[in-house]
Amino acid sequence: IPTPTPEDKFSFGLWTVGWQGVDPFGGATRPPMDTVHALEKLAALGAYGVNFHDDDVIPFGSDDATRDSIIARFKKGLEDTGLVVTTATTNLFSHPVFKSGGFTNNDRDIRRFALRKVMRNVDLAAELGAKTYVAWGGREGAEYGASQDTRVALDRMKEAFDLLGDYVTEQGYDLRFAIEPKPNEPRGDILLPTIGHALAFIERLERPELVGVNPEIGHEEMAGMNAAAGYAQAMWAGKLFHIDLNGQNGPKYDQDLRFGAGNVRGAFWVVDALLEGGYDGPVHFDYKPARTEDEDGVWVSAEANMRNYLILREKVKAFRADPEVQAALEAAKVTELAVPTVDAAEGWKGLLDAELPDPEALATRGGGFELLDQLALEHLYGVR
Ligand code: GLT
Ligand code: MN
Ligand code: MN
Ligand code: MN
Repeated sequence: IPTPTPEDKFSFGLWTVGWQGVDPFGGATRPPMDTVHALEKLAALGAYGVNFHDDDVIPFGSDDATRDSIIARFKKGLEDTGLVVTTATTNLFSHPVFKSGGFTNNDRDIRRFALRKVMRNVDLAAELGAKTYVAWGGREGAEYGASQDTRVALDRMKEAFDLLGDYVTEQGYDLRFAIEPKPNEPRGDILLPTIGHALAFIERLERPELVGVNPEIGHEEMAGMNAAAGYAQAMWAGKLFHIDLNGQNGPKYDQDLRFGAGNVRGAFWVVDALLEGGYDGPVHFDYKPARTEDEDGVWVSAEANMRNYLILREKVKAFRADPEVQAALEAAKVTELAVPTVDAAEGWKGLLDAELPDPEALATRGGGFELLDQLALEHLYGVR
């Protein structure tokens, strides 16, 4: 297995390796992790970049002097390790003030506070060279039908992204936003629950070119979606600005397993979708080291994300390069799908006049998909 190197562009959220293992039924199982220590460890493992919520680096409510000294130390950590800040984001979910959301809170004062909190961290993101600003609205949503009007909440969500679009444009920042969908947890129903909802929302914005998506494998699978197909549609729309890779076992609570654990087959197709689609952004992991682990287990799991990506990348490349696979793709007419259905010169009139084969005869043609999928599985199982 190749060793992870910065050329692979692997990145981690500071909140991932720094997760203390708090869950709804129990408190922390690990002590807080110093951010500079996390930088040093990640760099030693071959990572390229990091990203963070404002509160991951600067505790909520810090005064300006404290903030400045923390940022200075963090910057030095970045310089010393050579790690790049790929993206940044805002914590609009932990503090009780956000218990009913930030951008779409019914309470206008809270919405104004939330937007200011984002703008302040956008300044830091731009200063540190981040190119993407992630927006996960985990607290934007509801448990009850009457507690929020979804259409009006979407108006406020649009207002927030329009204002932030103005902000980065007028400040001259080279920064785009990436919305991260999630169907539920912590809210019963979260706004913009899937990639598709987010893509449709973005087209209603005043500056849609500044906003894309940051899909997380586990979140799509929680919604019963096929993550690879979602990533592919986001790339088709030119909107795959960033990715959150991890593992999940079907529709249940958000597991945030290390990438490659959970739905292994789904992970194979996600890597294939990214390679086939030409995704060239950071390969980012958003996972939680199991709360059973001590710090050693944290670093085992961090490295495992990168190893699993590299393993799957090799397997996907071998699958695509296999002459038997290429013949099977041809036989299954996967390549024929790239041929337009109607010739440009032909048009709908030509189609009406064309001699078409008998549908009963067409219906007898086999798909050839079983062979194709078995070849993929055999590559994944390591016997080819
Ligand atoms: C939080 C969430 C993740 C998001 C992070 C970005 S925060 O851990 O569960 O999926 O990507 O805000
Ligand atoms: Mn998750
Ligand atoms: Mn995520
Ligand atoms: Mn998460």
